[in-house]
Amino acid sequence: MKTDTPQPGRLVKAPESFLDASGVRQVFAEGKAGRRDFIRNAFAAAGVAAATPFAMGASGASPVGDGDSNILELPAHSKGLGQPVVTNGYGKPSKYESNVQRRQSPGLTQTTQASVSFAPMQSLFGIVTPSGLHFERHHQGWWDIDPSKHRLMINGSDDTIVKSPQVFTMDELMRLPAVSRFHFIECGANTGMEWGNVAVPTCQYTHGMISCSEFTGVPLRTLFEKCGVDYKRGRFVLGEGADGSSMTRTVPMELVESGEVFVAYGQNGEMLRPENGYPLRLVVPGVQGVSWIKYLRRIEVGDKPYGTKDESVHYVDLMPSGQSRQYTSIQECKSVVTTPSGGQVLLDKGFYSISGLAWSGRGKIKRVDVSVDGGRNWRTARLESPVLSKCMTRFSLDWVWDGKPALVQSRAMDETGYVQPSYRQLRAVRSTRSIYHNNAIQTWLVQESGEVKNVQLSS
Ligand SMILES: Nc1nc2c(c(=O)[nH]1)N[C@H]1C(S)=C(S)[C@@H](COP(=O)(O)O)O[C@H]1N2
Ligand SMILES: [Mo]
Repeated sequence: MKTDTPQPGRLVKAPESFLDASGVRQVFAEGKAGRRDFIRNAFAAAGVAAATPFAMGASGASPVGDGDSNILELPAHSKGLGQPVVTNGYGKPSKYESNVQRRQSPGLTQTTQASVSFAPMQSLFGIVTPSGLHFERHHQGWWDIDPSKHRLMINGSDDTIVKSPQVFTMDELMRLPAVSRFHFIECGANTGMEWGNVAVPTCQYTHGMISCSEFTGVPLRTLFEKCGVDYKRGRFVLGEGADGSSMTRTVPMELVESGEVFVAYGQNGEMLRPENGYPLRLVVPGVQGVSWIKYLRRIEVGDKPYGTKDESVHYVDLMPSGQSRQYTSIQECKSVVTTPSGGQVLLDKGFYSISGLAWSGRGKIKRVDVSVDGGRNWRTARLESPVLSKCMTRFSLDWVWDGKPALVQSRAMDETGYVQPSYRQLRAVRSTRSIYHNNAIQTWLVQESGEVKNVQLSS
């Protein structure tokens, strides 16, 4: 418990920079050996020098005191003339929010082109990820491609599967009837660093390889009808990107036939951002990020799974038997408490609204339970609307913190009845050496000092 009297209006930002430039260089140099321990140690060392933590507001409004100069003295903005319109033709966040950034995990990858940046989950409200904060995963760097030169080809693996193969320009695609839908995209490797043990300190790094947007585009089914796809023989679809990474994944035709899969050019009301695949990407709701091909230039329809490198060597799940499981594409039900979460500090005991996000690749979230005692007792959280299929759902729960150590967890259930597993349950099936598809219950330890830590329970 912090004994200082919290100052009204005090709002201190999250510890966002864990390493200075030389620290990052050292971490990269050592990265080749024993990656997991080494990331953990790097963060532990950096934590000592971490910047000031995010102080969550004290319990409610402060009492009227001797006079708050912020009220009594008129600030310049109440007396003068503000900035003119169109100072920024494209608006930017307040300068006071400059610490809200996507970030790289030190030492995780050897190059910055084949790498990942994490979305700042702890700083976001509601369910939509602002486009400029959407996580990034590139295998060969990102590009800003001239849409007037971009083409989408649809062809079959032989001449009979697709009767009239076609090439679409962006203008042609954008003339067709469009759908707009809210969906999450989660990299299969999200939370992958935590399989063996606690590795990273904040929710940004444990869970930030997920984002949620309103995507706009044309159902693939519409394009397939124009091309005369033979649905009897054409049971699998391959998407191909125009970047150098040769990212290709097989998508089963049922997902296309259901009308869910679409080629998207829009994201949150505007065109896709270059980092997220401008001018065209595949949207495959519920399926892991790797199948959402960016810079989408070609779709092939075939009669069997393609067995590409990204589905036979990478993106497979190593099982305890030593064998690997392929084509585990659906992102199972998962959730995380974003407030309070690792790196934050509770200033004082009293009221807090525990808040977080839940999602499932199989449909809607049905219920989220929250525990503050490490899973002994659970209370059902409020789901904030909208609750949409294969989309993030915001949940919250009122909590009065008594100032004693608390183990905060959330456990989500989806409309199929599937319940998010504990680490013990997940490891019983998957062991600890996987990378992908870790959807275990996350635990945050609120210490007496108010500081929040990432922990894992043995039970
Ligand atoms: N063309 C192309 N598409 C791609 C990738 C890529 O490197 N190149 N990465 C994939 C992976 S592994 C993920 S998780 C998502 C990430 O999408 P984002 O960068 O928009 O977050 O894109 C997928 N599509
Ligand atoms: Mo990914």
